[in-house]
Amino acid sequence: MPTKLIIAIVQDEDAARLISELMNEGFSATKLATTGGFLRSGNTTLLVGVAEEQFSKCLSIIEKVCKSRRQIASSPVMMGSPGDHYMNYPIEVTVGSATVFVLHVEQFIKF
Ligand code: 2BA
Repeated sequence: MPTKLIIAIVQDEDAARLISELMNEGFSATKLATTGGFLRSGNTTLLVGVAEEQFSKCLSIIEKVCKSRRQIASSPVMMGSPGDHYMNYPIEVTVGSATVFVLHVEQFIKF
């Protein structure tokens, strides 16, 4: 029974392989199409409920599959005062391999 919920925000490029590896190892996962607040571009959030003894294995798979990448993006920068126009300004950031939140699962119910 899952006792922890792993919420992993990963890059779209890594998502398919990550899901395959998790499925191959017997994990259950839900994929959400999400958007990063800073870059405003798509990323993928996986919800993975895991039993205590499977927790480290799941984290290792995420760590192994997901890669960090430098990304050029255009970030809207406000020109002038609020209400004025925005200009797109190119920026380079390193997007991490995975941002992971771990939550305690109070109850796990399937109807
Ligand atoms: P984004 O918000 O689109 O952020 C993409 C990358 O841009 C970040 O990579 C970071 O390198 C940079 N960045 C983010 N906010 C910034 C800021 N205020 N100033 C300068 N650079 C900034 P990561 O940190 O690896 O994050 C990748 C994605 O993970 C994020 O996409 C966001 O969707 C999620 N994320 C990261 N930290 C989070 C948090 N504390 N809460 C919720 N989601 C988070």
